[in-house]
Amino acid sequence: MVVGNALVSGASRGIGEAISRRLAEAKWKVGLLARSERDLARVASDIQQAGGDACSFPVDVTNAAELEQQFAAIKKQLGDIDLLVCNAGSGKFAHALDMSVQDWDEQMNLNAKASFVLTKFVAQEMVQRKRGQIVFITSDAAKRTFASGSVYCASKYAQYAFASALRQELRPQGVRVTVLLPGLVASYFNNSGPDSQEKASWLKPSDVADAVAYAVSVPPNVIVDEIMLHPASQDW
Ligand code: NJP
Repeated sequence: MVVGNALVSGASRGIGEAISRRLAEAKWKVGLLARSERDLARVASDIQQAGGDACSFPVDVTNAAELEQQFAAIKKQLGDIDLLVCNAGSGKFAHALDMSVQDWDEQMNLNAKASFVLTKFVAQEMVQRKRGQIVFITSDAAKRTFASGSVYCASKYAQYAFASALRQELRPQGVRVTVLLPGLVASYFNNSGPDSQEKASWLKPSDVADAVAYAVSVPPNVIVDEIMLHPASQDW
């Protein structure tokens, strides 16, 4: 039996793919969002072959108009959304003076603004039903700064601040907000691959997925506000 319907952004690879697979194992029906149609189809097909239920929706989550256009189809195929995971994100790292205005816009639009836009589409109905949960995959860079991280940190601080204020707004309405703050994760982040020597000791995407699975499995009287997790090898 399906425990609920979950919508996961950035589900075509890395952390979002692992979260989607983990939720499907826990009997969530999963709606997968990302731009790459082919990668989404691969993830959906793997989930279905493993006995789960998944449908994919190719969309650029920074394009609010495109998202709005797709939303009726998403709801029709997925049903009422009980869980939203705002995971899609990217990072580009250089000193601030070497970053362009376009770099700023791209990271702020994806890492911060898309979380707001997705929340607006999904949370209204959660409030009406007086239940639901929204999980934000932010970063430990939402709580620390470092050289070459000015724009990325700014976007993750913004996403974190949005999520934390949202928790206070939605808690009285029966909707839970959880923030995950991972350190280094061996994914495809920053145009890399997961299998380099350097990444061998990093968190695996499945480690983050396990934390999400815990946060969404607690009884209704509990809210997991935040989980920060790091690889044992990372000094932060
Ligand atoms: O990155 P990656 P992660 N519209 O590159 C999708 C945070 N984090 O899994 O659109 C829709 O493997 C993209 O799909 P596609 C990080 O900030 C990471 O590591 O087809 N989707 C893919 O599915 C981010 O918030 C680390 O290209 C879009 C996914 O996003 C989250 O973890 C550390 C999109 C990115 O997969 C997941 O990142 C940390 C768009 N416009 C926080 N643009 C880390 N890896 O070390 C991209 O502290 N996507």
